[in-house]
Amino acid sequence: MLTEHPEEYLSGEAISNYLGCSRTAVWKHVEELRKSGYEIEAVPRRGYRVVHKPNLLTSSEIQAGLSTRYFGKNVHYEKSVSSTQELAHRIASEGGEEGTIIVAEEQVAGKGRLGRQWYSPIGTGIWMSMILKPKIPPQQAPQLTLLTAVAVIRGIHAITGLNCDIKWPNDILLNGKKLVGILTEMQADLDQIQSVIIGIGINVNQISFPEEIKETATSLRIEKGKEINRASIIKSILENFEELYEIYLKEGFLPIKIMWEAHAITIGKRITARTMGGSFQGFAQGITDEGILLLEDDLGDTHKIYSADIE
Ligand code: BT5
Repeated sequence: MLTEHPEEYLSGEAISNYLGCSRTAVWKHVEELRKSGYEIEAVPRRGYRVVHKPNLLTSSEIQAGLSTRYFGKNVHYEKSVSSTQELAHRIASEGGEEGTIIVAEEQVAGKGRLGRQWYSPIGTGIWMSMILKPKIPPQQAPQLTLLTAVAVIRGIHAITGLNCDIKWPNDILLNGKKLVGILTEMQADLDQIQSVIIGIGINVNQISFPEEIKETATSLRIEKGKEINRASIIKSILENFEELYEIYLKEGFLPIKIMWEAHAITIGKRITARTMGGSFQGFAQGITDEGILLLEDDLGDTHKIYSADIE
């Protein structure tokens, strides 16, 4: 309530009436907010007003004004974790609901694909995992990576006006450099998914990167030239994600595929795909209805690529 009315004083009475709790409870919550870095002015007979918000991704920051039905209704917020993926797997297997998200200010062992590291410094990026429990066959799970890419691109565009590109399967690039990485993992039996954990890493306010990725990575701040509010980006991604996910569950992958193709830079180009089973060179023809890449090599043979690094 306080962040939605930044210019006004809200009386303790009005807040307690609205929330159906005592004025002492309101005061206790205000004290909690102060401890986590909010500066809240309290003026006798007028009420409370937020004068400074910390740049944090707490559940109250993410949920204020969030218009989803279930994505982000449960937020697990941590200052520091090894990886939000690990925590999400645990929460999912202990009954965590679909739409639960896990965010951290810092990951000390952030994960990429195939055991690679994801650089996740404190307070600057979005390091988030979402729990999904879709009733789809396990082999369709890669489609959710592509759906996520579209939701992230739309979310970033809504807040910053920036247009990003998708590099199949899991990278989002801005001006040719990696801005976002997506990691889709699942817990499944042979023919049934228990849960899908989608990890999204977004470089938001970093101004520099470690030597190894200095030439290849970028952040929203670098491209936009100003600091960006991380909670607004998360909200917009969750809203876009929920909308696309509902279309996907009702109508299948085709509508998502069409949206995805509009942002994909890999398709229609000559590429090299490095896979676990070797490297393939050729022409990227498109993706199948499952989300698998079709590559035509120089002999005219078509290969199905399930996962790869593309150059
Ligand atoms: C990815 O892997 O791009 C998936 C990254 C997923 C990260 C999220 S953050 C929240 C959730 N929790 C986790 O622990 N992970 C997920 P891959 O395609 O394998 O790319 C990894 C490669 O990207 C590394 O080997 C580096 O070269 C590069 N890289 C590492 N950190 C980066 C960063 N912050 N920005 C850009 N590139 C980075």
